[in-house]
Amino acid sequence: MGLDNLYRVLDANVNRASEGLRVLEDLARFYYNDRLFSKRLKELRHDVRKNVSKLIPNLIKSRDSVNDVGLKTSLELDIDMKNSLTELAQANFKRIQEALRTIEESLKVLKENELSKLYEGYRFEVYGLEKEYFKVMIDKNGLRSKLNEIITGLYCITSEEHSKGRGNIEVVEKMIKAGVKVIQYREKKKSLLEKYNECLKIREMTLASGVTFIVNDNIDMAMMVKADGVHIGQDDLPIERVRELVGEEMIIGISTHSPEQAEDAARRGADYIGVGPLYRTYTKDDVCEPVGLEYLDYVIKNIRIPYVAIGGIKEHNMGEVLARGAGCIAMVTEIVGAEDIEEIIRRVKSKISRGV
Ligand code: 3NM
Repeated sequence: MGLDNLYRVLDANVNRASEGLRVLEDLARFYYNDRLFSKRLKELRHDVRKNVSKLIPNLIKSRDSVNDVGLKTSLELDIDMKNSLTELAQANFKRIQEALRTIEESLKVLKENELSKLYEGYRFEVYGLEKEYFKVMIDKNGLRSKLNEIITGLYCITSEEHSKGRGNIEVVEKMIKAGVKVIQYREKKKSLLEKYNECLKIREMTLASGVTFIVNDNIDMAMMVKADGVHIGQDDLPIERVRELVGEEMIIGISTHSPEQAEDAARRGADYIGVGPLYRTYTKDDVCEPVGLEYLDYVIKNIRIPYVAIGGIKEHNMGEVLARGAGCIAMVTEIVGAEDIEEIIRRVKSKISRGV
């Protein structure tokens, strides 16, 4: 027996890898509605096929599936039965990795060393995709489905300097009284100790009222007061490292200002993103130019994790944001700077629930 039969091995494994990729691609596309992930799987599937194309004449010659000694065994055994989507995805990732490994080794024997390296690279890409897949797609402890309920409606953020002389605690008290369900503590002007003491108090208040409490910037503080989440910016520590610190149970939100940043955040395990600034805002010192409503459209259409529309949103322009389909709106000055905080919250909440 010469090396010819190795082409049969290659042929079978290119098919195996492609089929596995196709199963995952279809799950991503039709089940999870994740266009980006499905696009990446599709590209990989094409690459896996395309790059052995120069060997194709040999492949076709060697195809002999009718006489495949494995077929009968496979049809008779039920070890392939899948009981859940997780198992189905896991099995297909393994299948792709094994097939790529076989391709890689066969190519070495065929002295196609460069090609073999390429397939080794694909295998490592699949390990990475597998990790992401289970993080983003499969909701192991229900946190992600809960997030869709948490990141919804009006998202309120503190800012004492815009609060007309009222303190953060007083403002938060009013927010809670008016029925806000998620509050972020954002305070740039105070000492760590002052912030810590305020966060401790707000944690108490939000726990008592069932409100989700998110701390801006200070990951250590979020952990110390046992907040529900932490919100970071593009220049803060990498999401993966923050996740290592805070664990799976704590929500991580990140501000994003472009489609690339939104995709990056979703891929790297953020739980939700801020989408803005949609309009000009003077509340944030280092804020960029307004990104425009088209960016919101992009996120609504393409990004699977929850998002919060933010930046310059007021009672008079919120209708435009809602009309684009946003389900969660963050406001800072419009709320904390209002004469009657509770009154404006009630009006804004009612507009959000009516979608106008
Ligand atoms: N983040 P206001 S804009 C805190 O685009 C914050 O990421 C933004 O304040 C972002 O509602 C912003 O008063 C400030 O315009 C929003």
